Amino acid sequence: MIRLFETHKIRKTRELSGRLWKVTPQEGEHAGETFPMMVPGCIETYPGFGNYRGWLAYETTFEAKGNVRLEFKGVSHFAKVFVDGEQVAEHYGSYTPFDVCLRDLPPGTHNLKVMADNSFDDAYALDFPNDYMSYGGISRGVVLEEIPDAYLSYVHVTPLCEEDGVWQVRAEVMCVALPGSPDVVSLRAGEEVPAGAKDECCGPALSAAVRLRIAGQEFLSEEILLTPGENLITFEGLRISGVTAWSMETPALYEAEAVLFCGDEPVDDLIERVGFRTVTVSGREVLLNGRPLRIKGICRHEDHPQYGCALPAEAIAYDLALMKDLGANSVRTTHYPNDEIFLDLCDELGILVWEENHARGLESDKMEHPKFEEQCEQVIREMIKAHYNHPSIYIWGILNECGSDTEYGRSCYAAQYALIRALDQSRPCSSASCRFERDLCQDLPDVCSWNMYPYWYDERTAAQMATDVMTWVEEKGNGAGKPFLVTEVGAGGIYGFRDPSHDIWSEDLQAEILEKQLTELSTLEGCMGTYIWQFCDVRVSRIWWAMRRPKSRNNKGIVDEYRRPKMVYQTVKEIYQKLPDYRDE
Ligand code: ADA
Repeated sequence: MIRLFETHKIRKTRELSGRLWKVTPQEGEHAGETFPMMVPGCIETYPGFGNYRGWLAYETTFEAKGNVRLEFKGVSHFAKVFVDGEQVAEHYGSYTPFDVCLRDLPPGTHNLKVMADNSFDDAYALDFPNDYMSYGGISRGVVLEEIPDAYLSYVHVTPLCEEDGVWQVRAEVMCVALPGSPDVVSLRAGEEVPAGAKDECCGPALSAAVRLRIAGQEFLSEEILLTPGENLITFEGLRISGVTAWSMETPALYEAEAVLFCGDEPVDDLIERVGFRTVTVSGREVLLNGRPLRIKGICRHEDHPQYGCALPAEAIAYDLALMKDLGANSVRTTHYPNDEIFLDLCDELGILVWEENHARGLESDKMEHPKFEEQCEQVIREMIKAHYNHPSIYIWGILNECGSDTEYGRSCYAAQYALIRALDQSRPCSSASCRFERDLCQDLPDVCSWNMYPYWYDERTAAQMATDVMTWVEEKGNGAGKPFLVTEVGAGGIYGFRDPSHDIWSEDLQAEILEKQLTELSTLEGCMGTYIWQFCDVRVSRIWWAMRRPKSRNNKGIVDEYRRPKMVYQTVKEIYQKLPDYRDE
């Protein structure tokens, strides 16, 4: 399964995942042997490959002819794609999609090979042994699409504001004309080609128009002459009426369907799902449709003993059902962009999402890696392009607990916030910091967000610790007057270890600590909410400090790795269920 709704009625698509591929490990005792393995999937979940690091060759075949687009929703960490023996693409980044378009494939059966590398290679700035497992393989879906010479690559719909039942909306549709298409005119910079002109080498120019239908209301673009590559079509000042606003309590979703016409002929389409809502920042509050949010959140890694990070839709839905049961209203996708199936479900369930780029705990020296900025920015671009329309995403996050305490680090934070704001002005952005009295970046985000572990890593009470941080941010940290959010609190507890003395790692102590953290923070003036670290216990990489991680797991989950609730589950449920979703209630 790729998405929870139909994304095309005209374009022919089919999934190449949801089936066995032939996988040949390139390293270790089974190097050169071929195994049937499910895609999507993670190599580490196969018997005998629990600690595999290195290259894997994935192979399958497909029948096609003409222009074909292949989209990979996630391959860890680095992928090289070959079609019929020829390399056609490469991509770094486990958690964002990439695609490749192939022109004029001859009819017949084609071989698709993906070389995937999950090693901690020096060239991969964002992947290193960490406090979570970075799994390997084709871990998200793969799609094959038959496309014409020009196709729609994205539709971004922005609900701007609502007045008297009418929403002002802006939309952007990206139309890509394949380079080398016989019908696409070649333009040189600054050159104007009149409609109907013939390009000397390519034949008649392709003129096209887009019909956009949002929530059943139709808008038509002007005719444009396509140039090879990207052609942006913008719809300004759209007015849409008769829709219900998207909110946590009423997660109303509508179709946004773009159809590309060449002359009278519809040649391609792209269907997205949108929700009508606004997210704004006012003083110390983040407002959803004008109402101040109270975040009752949980951080979640994509991790499961059976599936690795490649959780099937049913397992993702189960996680979200547990969060709903707890009374949580928000999830933080620590520490990378998540599968679109997860985001589709959050849209449908009315769960707010903090989605963040892929970077956990890089000190300034690691940020000086020559590829760090480029690779972070690529994740941001791909994340926002792919996830722009999800109404559940209310904030973009970057650089969890990275080097925000040096001038060099600050320059990276500033550049990444600037990039996000250039790509999306409709949501605030933030970053989870832990650099108390050292952070140099609190003037940059829209929301000041802090991770803290009172009663666990710190001896202060939660009220004291949060007050100390807030006072410092306000008076010395340059973050005065902004909303303040606690992006991590938590404590470790090992499932099944009950202990009347509440010793360390007992479920009892974990429940006791969470109760104090959440109760104290929920009544703290000026704090707009909390995210619990974390939803489930997760596997961690082999690294020296995993010595502090019994069972090689980060055991701060409120359910264990198999989703069995610990004592703390009930504690959190009692607190979260009683707290309203908005701070004006
Ligand atoms: C940090 C970090 C998390 C996790 C946590 C912990 O706050 O953001 O990824 O490592 O600490 O368990 O110590």
